[in-house]
Amino acid sequence: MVGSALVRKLAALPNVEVVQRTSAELDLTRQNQVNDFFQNEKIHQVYLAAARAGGIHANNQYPAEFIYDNLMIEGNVVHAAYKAGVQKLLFLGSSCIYPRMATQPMSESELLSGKLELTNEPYAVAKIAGIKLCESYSRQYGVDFRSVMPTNLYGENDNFHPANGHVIPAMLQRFHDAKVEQLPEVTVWGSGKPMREFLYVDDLADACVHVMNLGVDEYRDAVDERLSHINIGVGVDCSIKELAELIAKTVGYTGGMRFDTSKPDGTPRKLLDVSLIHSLGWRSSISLEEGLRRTYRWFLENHDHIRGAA
Ligand code: GFB
Repeated sequence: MVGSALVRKLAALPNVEVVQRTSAELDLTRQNQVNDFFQNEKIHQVYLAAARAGGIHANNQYPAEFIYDNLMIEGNVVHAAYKAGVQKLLFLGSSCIYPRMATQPMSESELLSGKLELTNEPYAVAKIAGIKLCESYSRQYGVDFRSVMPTNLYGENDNFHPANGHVIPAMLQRFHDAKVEQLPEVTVWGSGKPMREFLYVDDLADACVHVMNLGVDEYRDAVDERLSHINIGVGVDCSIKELAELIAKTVGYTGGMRFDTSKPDGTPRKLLDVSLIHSLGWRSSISLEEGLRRTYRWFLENHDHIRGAA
């Protein structure tokens, strides 16, 4: 989802040639393959969006894959890029790097200030390692490896797997099916009370290019002295219940909903403090209502061959 949004954004820019590989062509968890790729291609900038990612259930169910795959991808790409002489790299993390009970909204300085949310701790630890990789290579080798921490993302090409995806694609699919089958109610996981912030993926791609293109001094003056990371979000959140109501409206479903409290809520709230990225001249432009409309339209157009990764 993120990779294809970045390609859409970058391919539209003048004087940019996008070099991309599918995961079938290049397995980023394999060090030799990654080294060969960087040695054989002339790459100037790297957007490291590739990751093993998923919703609350997948994180809980496959902790080994979430920590191993992400550590391998980050370690292999950052090191091979450095060895091949790449000067600029942008690593994409996640807002789940912050402690479960972090002060809201969460500023960049909340990193490593407390205990992580248990449902995604392995993934979060891998993403924190990615930030530290970029900081360390920049400090020791003088390269310009930056990091951004996006809030929860959604949009076209999302993973619509009913169990393993994130809340928006899962609920769009479920409310759509309920409408088609004229079901009296839809099940929503958890209590409906957790608060989440959602960023449309094309907004994220725009922010990534913005951060990559900030001047060296502008970026270093903005982040802390360890050359750390920048939050990317919209600055407002809503409850899962409010989200479900909005999704029902987007889909045109008029039945009821039931909350399944046997399913985990996860972090109570994770709203990003986006004052730093605002001060650097970027803010999101696609509202949740508009983003949901676009995602649902895409879902309807691609219903037959939609991605539903296990
Ligand atoms: O999107 P989601 O899986 O991500 O869940 P997290 C968000 C909230 O929506 C949770 C509730 O409180 C879920 O219980 N929810 C309600 C649902 N219905 C559903 C549903 O049908 N499917 C899903 N998936 N959730 C992930 C992390 O956490 O967020 C990752 O596990 C990553 O590491 C990602 O950081 C951005 O925000 O809870």
